[in-house]
Amino acid sequence: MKTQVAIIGAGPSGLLLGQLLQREGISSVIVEAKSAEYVLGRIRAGVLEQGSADLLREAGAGERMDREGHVHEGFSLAFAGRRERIDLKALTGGKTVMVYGQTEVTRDLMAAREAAGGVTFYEARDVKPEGFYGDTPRVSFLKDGERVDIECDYIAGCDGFHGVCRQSVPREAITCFERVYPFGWLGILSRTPPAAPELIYASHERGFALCSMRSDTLSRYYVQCSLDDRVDDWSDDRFWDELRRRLPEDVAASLTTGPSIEKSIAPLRSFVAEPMKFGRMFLVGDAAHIVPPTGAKGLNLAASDVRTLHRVLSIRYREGREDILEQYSPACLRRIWKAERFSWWMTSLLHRLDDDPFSRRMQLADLDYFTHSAAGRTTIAENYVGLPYEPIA
Ligand code: FAS
Ligand code: PHB
Repeated sequence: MKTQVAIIGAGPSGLLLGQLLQREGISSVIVEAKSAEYVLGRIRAGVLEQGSADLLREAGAGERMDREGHVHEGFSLAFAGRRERIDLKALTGGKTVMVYGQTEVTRDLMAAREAAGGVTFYEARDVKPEGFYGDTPRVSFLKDGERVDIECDYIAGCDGFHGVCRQSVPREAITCFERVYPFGWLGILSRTPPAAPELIYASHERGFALCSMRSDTLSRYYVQCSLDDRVDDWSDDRFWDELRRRLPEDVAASLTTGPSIEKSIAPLRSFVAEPMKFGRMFLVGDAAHIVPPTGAKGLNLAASDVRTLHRVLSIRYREGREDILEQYSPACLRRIWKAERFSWWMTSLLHRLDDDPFSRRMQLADLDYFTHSAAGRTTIAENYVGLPYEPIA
């Protein structure tokens, strides 16, 4: 089998890349280790930067998002009995974010790829990216016990943090940077109305909490938890009690609780692999970087990598320029590191880090300063809506 771009991974990165390439007439085949149902079952991100929403529209997969998604013009920070709204629209000259779950983004991209007749192999086994330092890269895998080989021009490693692509790079060719946080997020999904019309990020002496949503009838909540915690340690009642204790009193008093329909614990980590291009293989999205979800950047960073890769591949095929491909890694990394900074900063600002009273006073002073000064609010707002994309020329 031959294609121009072999994509490993059918998460948001792989599916979005496949769609953008297809609209340029650039062929791709996607190879995914899990079933489509399994991929859709992972509950993850909920907030799309304006740039990510625009990319979905460009990919021809934004129609349901525009119909069912919710445009949010601000969010709140709650601390020390206060609730401070960050007015994204006013502080960024009109930019907003779209609240629309990653599951729905993935569903829409899967449907768009199927409608376009895109080839996707699900439940592929023993997937191997090979020959990417030469001129004839290929991806081989087992499907229903048969070995399949895809000859291609380029390989897009969209296979997430635990994927095979980054692991296939010689150790001496890659540098990894990592910070693992000493706590996790316990998240639940409940068929209840959201606690508030916009997201609330709460910094409390007991720990961090986040009130988010997927729709007017589906809410998503998180509380900071110990890395020693197991989901079974947290009954629904224990979760709701702890969430209430960390929220502003008025929000806690009006909280609608209900049975959890999904409950999971996510570890928090900052991670970046440099560079992101190895011969004819590109690392994309979580395959190359991870952020703690406090800044709502994970999915959005993946989308911006995809945008950059789509742009350079489009120029390469349209103009025959191989040199343009060398821009991919530096352009992505400049934006990635700024999003890593914001995500690390929001995590350090809002979570219970230790029992040191001085640390807590520094956090409260930071929160007080950044929510009181116009410069501080603008800093938060312009990072949250997404910094400008890197130009590709
Ligand atoms: P993904 O991990 O989504 O997709 C990679 C795909 O590759 C998967 O389908 C996997 O099955 C497949 N794959 C793996 N190995 C393979 C192999 N060897 N062969 C073939 N296929 C292979 N981001 C936010 O913005 N907000 C959040 O709240 C948030 N919460 C998260 C919670 C969790 C538990 C996790 C893990 C991530 C969370 N993220 C969040 C980040 C998340 O949304 C990612 O940024 C996003 O999924 C990135 O998309 P991909 O790069 O496509 O990687
Ligand atoms: C979510 O809705 O899952 C969500 C929203 C904002 C974040 C993290 C997660 O920062």
